[in-house]
Amino acid sequence: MTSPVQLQHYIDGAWVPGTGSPITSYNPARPDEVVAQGLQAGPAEVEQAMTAAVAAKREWARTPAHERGAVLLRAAVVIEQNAEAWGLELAREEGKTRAEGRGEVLRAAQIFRYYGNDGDRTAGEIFSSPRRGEKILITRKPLGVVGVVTPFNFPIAIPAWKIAPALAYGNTVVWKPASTVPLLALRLAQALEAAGLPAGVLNLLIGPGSMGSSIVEHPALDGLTFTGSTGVGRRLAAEAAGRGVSVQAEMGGKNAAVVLADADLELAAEQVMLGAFRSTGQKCTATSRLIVAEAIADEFLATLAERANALAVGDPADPTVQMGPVVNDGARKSIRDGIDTALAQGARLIAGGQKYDDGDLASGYFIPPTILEIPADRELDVWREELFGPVLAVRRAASVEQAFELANDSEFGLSAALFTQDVTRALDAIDDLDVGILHVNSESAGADPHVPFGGAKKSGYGPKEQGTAAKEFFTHTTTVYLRGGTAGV
Ligand code: UN1
Repeated sequence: MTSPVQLQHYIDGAWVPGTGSPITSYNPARPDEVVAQGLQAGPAEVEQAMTAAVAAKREWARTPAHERGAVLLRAAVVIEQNAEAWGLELAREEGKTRAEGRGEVLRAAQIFRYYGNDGDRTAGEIFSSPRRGEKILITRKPLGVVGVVTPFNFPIAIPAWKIAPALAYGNTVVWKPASTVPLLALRLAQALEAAGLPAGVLNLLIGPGSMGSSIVEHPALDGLTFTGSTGVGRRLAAEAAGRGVSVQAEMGGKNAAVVLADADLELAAEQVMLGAFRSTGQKCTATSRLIVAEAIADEFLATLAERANALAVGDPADPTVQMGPVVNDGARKSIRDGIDTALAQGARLIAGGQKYDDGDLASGYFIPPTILEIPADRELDVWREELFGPVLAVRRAASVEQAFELANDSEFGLSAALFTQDVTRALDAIDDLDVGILHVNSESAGADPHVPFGGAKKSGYGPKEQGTAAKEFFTHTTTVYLRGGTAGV
């Protein structure tokens, strides 16, 4: 057993112990094992972090984008060099498999590399003027001090998505990661420190949920980027908007995979399994609903059940494990309740559902990969509510139209997956599915850094993330009417 890592906060270029209450993170596969511990940040640290971010903002904004990018590129190298060790720590603290942990750390490095190279491509525009001797310039400038609030499920990749563009485009950051997974936050701040990031440009505060509001309420805040639950996101977005602060919030999903009768069923089964159960279903882009064409439904569900029952569930420390635990006891309880409610409301159990109350898995926060079919004439909560776990709710569709209608039958609209070999159907889906991200013949999760990421309907609020969208959010424009300084020209 590795000894616990001592948690600290990174403020104005220095590591400091907090003045708040104690915090401990545990291994969800073996909850008696402490991964990291320390003291949370308190109001004094919030104030210090904001003051440092304000003090650093002019100089960082003036630093040539090329130099800012060079820091990010050096950070990418440090992150990559630590992929193995940090990936293992990630798996130990969050519960995803070792391969996924390592993959996520490498993904963070890729994101830092992308934005490290993108900063000095930040182009403005020059317009002609209706007046002689004048040009009109539109130039992009950083927002200023940005608050970054990130969730537990991607402890380094989601922070990278937000922090890398914030820094590349010249902002300073005050960052509050989820308190359940503080260790990878510490690692990311260490990578940026090692890369030579100037003091005050990134400030990391490990603290309770209420700290998000303390950051948003601070008068010096210029922007807020949030990913997490719908409830918290809506509250923080409202608080930020009420203060005139630019806000970007990525929230819930209830993402559908639609499998049409002409699909390659082998491919569809493989991809639906990945979408539903990778990261133990704890992704906002996870597949939590399946809509399957009536004609192939029995065959497809039998294949899925077989695959789900064969999935190796266990401690991510074991490299052969394919699905780890959920993040904590609260998550396990609410997902179990969700499954019990679905069964009580008349769902048909296709796979999983058992409680792991005895045996090897009893001591960790394990949930089996679970598939539940909803009878045609029933309304079930599991169809609408995001459980954020390895639970897939299934409905059958009699026609393509009905399949698309069912896919849109959600207040959320983050991502969807469509399985078909018919290009006409795929083209229809682009127009008809109300989602921010559509995967045709691949799983509903997954995102590349150079293209926009974000949802339709209630999944997101404000500008999207990544690619050109990130530049839109993390900068504002100044329009300059520029004339020469000579009279009479
Ligand atoms: C992915 O689909 O690989 O919170 C990333 C989340 C998303 C990230 C999804 N913001 O799960």
